[in-house]
Amino acid sequence: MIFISALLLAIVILGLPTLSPLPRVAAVNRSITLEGFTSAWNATSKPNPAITVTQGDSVSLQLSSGDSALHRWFVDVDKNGPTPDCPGADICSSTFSTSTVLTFTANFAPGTYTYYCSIHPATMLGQFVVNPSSVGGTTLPTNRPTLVAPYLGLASALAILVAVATYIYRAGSKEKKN
Ligand SMILES: [Cu+2]
Repeated sequence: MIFISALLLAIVILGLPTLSPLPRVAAVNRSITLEGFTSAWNATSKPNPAITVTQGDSVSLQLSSGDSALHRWFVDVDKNGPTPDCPGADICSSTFSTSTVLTFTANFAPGTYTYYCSIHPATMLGQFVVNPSSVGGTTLPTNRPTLVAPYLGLASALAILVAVATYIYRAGSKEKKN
């Protein structure tokens, strides 16, 4: 019994410092509005508006045509230029002369991409930046000990309970003998 108690105590001592909460990534729903004009998105000029998201974000793109011309938004995920790979590696809206909504998850590698209108790629293009998901500016640890740590903490709490119960049981046995 003493051996088991000592073992449990050792587990508790080793486990306690790891009782820290696991950092979590906040996946965000991003709503972005773009109005198409043959001259540029949102009637800007070069550069067109830059879009910045975080990897894992759910992006809802509200697209409309400001000049009644036909447009089609796509982001060049495979970085092969203004040729739309739809369906394929690129993420593309349907063609629209009024409006459409495109929803997708930005689950591709962090980096700087270009988005275009496939019909007017020379003027309707801008940066699409995917930032790595992070908490407090540091990239999330994905190594095993860090992920297992909270469970060790839970095991420690359980071990304390068992140790206390053992102590009470032993104290009770001694009283019976006396
Ligand atoms: Cu266009």
